[in-house]
Amino acid sequence: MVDSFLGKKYKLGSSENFDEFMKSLGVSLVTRKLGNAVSPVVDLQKEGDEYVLSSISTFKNVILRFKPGVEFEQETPDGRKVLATFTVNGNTLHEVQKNPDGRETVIDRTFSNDEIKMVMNVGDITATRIYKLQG
Ligand code: ACD
Repeated sequence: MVDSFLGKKYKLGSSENFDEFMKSLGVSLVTRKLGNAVSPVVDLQKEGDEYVLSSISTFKNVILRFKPGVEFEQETPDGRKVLATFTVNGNTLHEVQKNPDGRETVIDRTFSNDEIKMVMNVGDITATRIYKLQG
């Protein structure tokens, strides 16, 4: 269960195909450069039945508050408004974002003691980002 990993901090260690992923979503060159340059620190907290997923970086701080299965409006780091739903599947946080253009972005974050493996899909593009436990 993801709850075993509450309060742990993970920092981006590697990133594959993220530029292609952002391009596919129409993210501008300037924002892509910033997005590629930063190594955010991520942590998951829980307040009552609500999860709080924070991603902190010099480019943007993104704090997402959600209840599993409940759709909410989210602003992505590049400023798009999407409707997002998170579900918890064992050690994986499964997120589906509905984009204004009708496409879906699917993000799986699988937690373990030493890392979070983040796999992101839109259309036929997949990006993988590995966050390492901060020691
Ligand atoms: C991460 C990246 C999460 C990004 C997921 C969906 C947004 C789609 C495109 C990103 C647009 C710009 C990227 C800019 C910054 C990336 C890091 C921001 C962290 C707050 O969580 O690893």
